This record gives sequence, structure tokens and C-alpha cells, in this order.
Amino acid sequence: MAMTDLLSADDIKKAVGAFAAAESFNHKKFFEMVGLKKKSQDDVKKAFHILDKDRSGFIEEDELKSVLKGFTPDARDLSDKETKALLVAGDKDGDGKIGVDEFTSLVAES
Ligand SMILES: [Ca+2]
Repeated sequence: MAMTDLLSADDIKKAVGAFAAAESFNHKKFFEMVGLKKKSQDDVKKAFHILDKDRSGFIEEDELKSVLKGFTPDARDLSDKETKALLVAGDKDGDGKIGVDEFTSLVAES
């Protein structure tokens, strides 16, 4: 499954384009613009599994860094600062990675 099976390619392009500038990433706006926020919990879980590239059951820091590339391959990597901010926002139990329930909460509250 690809993100374009879940989300519109146009929305992905617009959302990724909106945060093309360094240090501009805002996950709340991104999840809304890309159309993930209005998706069902099942679809958000499918998106999680796409972003969990090594299928560990968690989105780790290296996967967060390339989270935009999970939506479209030509997107930029997040900076270390943006990656940390996203991790802190999503990692409710403080284990240093984002689980599926943490991800659905992160998207829902955005
Ligand atoms: Ca992983």
C-alpha cells in the first residue's frame, strides 16, 4: 500500500510543498493539509504502517526524520530539531518512539 491509496496525490503535493522551507514543519497543519486528520482511525493506522518502514511496530527517530518521504519520495528530510519536536509531541509514554496508538492520537489532536 502507498500513501496515494489513502490520500489524494494533490493534497500530498500541496502539504509537502507548504513545508518545503527548512525548520518550517508543523505536524498539526501538515496532518490536516494532507487529509490524514479527516480519515478514519483504520486509515490512520494504515498510514502508520507505511511510515514504519522496518515494520518494528514503532516509528523511531530515523523514520520520523524521513516522515515526509513516506508521503512522497521527493520530499525533504526533517531537520534534527524538527524531528525531536515531532517525537516529543507524539511520544506520550516517553519510550523514544511512536507507537500506533500514539500516532492516531497525534493525528487526531492536530
Ligand atoms: Ca519502525
